Amino acid sequence: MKIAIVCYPTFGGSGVVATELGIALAKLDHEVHFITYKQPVRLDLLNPNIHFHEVNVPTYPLFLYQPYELALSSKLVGMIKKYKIDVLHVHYAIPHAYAGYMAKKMLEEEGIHIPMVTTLHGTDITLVGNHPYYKPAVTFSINNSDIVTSVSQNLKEDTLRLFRIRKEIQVVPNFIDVSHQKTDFTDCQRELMATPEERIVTHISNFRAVKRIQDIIAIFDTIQKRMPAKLLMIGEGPERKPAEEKCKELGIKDKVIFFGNSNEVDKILCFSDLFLLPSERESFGLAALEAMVNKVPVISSNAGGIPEVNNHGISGFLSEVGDIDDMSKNAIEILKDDYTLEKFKQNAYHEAQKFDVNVIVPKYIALYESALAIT
Ligand code: GMT
Repeated sequence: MKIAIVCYPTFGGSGVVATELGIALAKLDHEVHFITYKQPVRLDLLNPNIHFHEVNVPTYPLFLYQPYELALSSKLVGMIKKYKIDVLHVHYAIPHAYAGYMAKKMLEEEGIHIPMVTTLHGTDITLVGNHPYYKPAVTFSINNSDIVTSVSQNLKEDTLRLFRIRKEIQVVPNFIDVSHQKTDFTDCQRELMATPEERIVTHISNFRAVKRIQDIIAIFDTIQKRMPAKLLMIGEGPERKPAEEKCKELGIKDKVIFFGNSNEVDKILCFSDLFLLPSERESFGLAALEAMVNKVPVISSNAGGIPEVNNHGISGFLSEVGDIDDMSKNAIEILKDDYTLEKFKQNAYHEAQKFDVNVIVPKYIALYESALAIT
């Protein structure tokens, strides 16, 4: 099959999932064309089945806002015709499903039928898409997609609650390539980060308010009062600076390392003992799954789709959003001795297998096949 994928090329979860999906499809001998404004951060162009087409938006002084959707839909028309694409898969409804629909209509005028699969990722529904300024366009684009998927059951329910959706929504959870995940680094270099007796606690995100970064600092503060520990903070975003200030104020600056964005997530998780994800909202929590496959148990909130990923009492623990005391208590429970930690580590890895690429990607392929059957 020839598949065009539209996504955000950034470190955000939706872009990561779209990229990993494209890579998995290419390995299965499908021809994959990424169409976006920059090469996706995790995309390796060495596979001959993977192609990247950049969307350029020429600036024009009359425009206060440059029309990306227009440029994207025009680029889609060109690429779908040129490469005889079979299926268009857009990740994140805004504005990708909208631009995809326009491309579909333009191609229809030329007698070309292109089925469109739209995958909803979370904030496109619960945060941004739900805003009255966007809602009619988002509703329209979802209802006019040929197939709609959501990354968790919880996101499906949120979508049906918040929008008037006529289309059936299929749940296709996010996935991870378990076999590709390196859990046996010989160069793990834990000693660069911490002393042997220190526990390593990690958080990875885009540091937006929804991630409740201050809760992470508070939980870690309690942990480090009970045992020697380090906190590794990976990612960039508006909440990073206030978090750094808080660490200074608490006198734990030397125990917390802020890395910024990193392409070495696996290596960092390799020497981590615990992952914190106390988010206000989370449609799935891909970062938690990435931690689990690297044998890192998860302390998280029970928001959104997280309970579909983090199995309470098995791969970690769930608490109410903002219940820092419960999260701290649970974190200490996991970290208290090597035996308990090892048990949770093995369980986390075991739970992650449910989301292996070989289990999930065939579900997308089956949906592409049914989309192709729609005329
Ligand atoms: O919140 C993020 O980390 C970024 C955001 C995105 O749009 O890329 O992530 C959303 O999609 C991910 C992939 O499906 C999910 O794992 C995240 O839970 C979801 N974020 C939220 O719902 C807040």
